[in-house]
Amino acid sequence: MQSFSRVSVIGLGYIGLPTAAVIASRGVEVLGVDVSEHAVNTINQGKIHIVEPDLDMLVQAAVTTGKLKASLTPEPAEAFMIAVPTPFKENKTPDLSYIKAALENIAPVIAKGNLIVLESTSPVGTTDKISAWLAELRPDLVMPHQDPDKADVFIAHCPERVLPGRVLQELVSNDRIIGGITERCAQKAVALYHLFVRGECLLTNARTAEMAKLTENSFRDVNIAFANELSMICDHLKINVWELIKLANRHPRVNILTPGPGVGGHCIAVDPWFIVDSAPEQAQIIRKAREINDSKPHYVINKIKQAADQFKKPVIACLGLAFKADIDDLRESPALDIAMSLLEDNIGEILLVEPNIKQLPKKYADHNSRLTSLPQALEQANILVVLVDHKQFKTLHPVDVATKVVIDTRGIFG
Ligand code: SAJ
Repeated sequence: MQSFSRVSVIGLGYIGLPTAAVIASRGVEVLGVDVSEHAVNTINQGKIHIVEPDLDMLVQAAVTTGKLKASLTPEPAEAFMIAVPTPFKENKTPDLSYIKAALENIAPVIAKGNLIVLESTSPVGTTDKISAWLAELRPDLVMPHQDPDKADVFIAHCPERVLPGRVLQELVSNDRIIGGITERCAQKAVALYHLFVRGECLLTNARTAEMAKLTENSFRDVNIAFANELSMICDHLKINVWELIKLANRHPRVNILTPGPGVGGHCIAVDPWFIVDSAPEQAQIIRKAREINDSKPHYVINKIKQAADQFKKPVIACLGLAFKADIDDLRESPALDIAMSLLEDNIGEILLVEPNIKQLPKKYADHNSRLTSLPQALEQANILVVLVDHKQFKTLHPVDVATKVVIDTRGIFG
């Protein structure tokens, strides 16, 4: 079986850094490349610039043993794994500029026999584009789309599937979908993933692998939209949605997800748009689900405003700012957007409770708002809005909040 002694990971973020560290922990020399000097310097000191359980120890060990190094400049390697962001542009069309820039960066050091794997979640056809772009950048090499049997390099897509907060476990235990431009490309990539994946590696073509990842996140988005729509229907019909879902889920073939204040994170709220962009006529439910989930924060804001109207001096405690439970990640968080909208509209005193962070992002601090502890918020607020189901909040008993107006977007009080 093909083995790899030197691997390069391009993009040292939430996916690239854990991947680089896990491969290094298997004794393979790994060069991580990033455009951020801060990230590179931090990693080379054996520290991390992102938050993920146990990643600090793994990176420290990998750097100390000399197996992991970070750099701003690419160097030759046997395999290159691209794990850079794929956001969407203002009009919700995919922005592939980070992938293209990563490829342009590594193109000069790519050699015959190298494997290039795209890990970034990407619209269908992106891996083919990589092959075409590289053909232009390196006309001296034969690409797999030009001659499947005589290609000089191997190109595949293996979408990341790890859940933030469980990245190190899932990197190893999850099954992986590996789509090659050709069968040989896929086989070569399987050898790379066998270095650290204990789950099964499932082979397909690149387009199916791209669509599989988008499908997984759209499936979740559509199901969350169903739960969010139910929560709004139940408000209208004066039915407790949490009780309803618990009851309906006792059916052996029903498994309704949990309503919330909206869908956050940088994947589920983005990836479905890539499908909509590729097949706008056909992607009806997927588009509608995105619209429903995007509308949920506004619905919650209106509910809070209606509650505030009942008080002369509304004091509103927002419980939780992160995009989901028990993490400190505030990026693309509906809870944070709701809090900002309350601050901007000046509808009362706003207390922000987020036990997982020590400091508010600057623009919130600028609004004269401050982080408040849970006990303080319970003492001062007349309206409590549960925005994230952090474990600290789940210990609250209905008696603790009996004197308040409670808007529970996560169902912690059932
Ligand atoms: N959410 C709900 N109700 C639910 C489940 C989630 O409102 O029942 C909300 C969360 O609060 C959060 C958002 O959805 O705001 C997304 O959270 P998540 O836990 O569903 O997913 P992510 O974004 O942390 O990670 C997802 C995962 N994809 C799937 O579960 C299909 C992960 O496996 C992917 O690797 C990741 O996206 C990614 O990087 O694409």
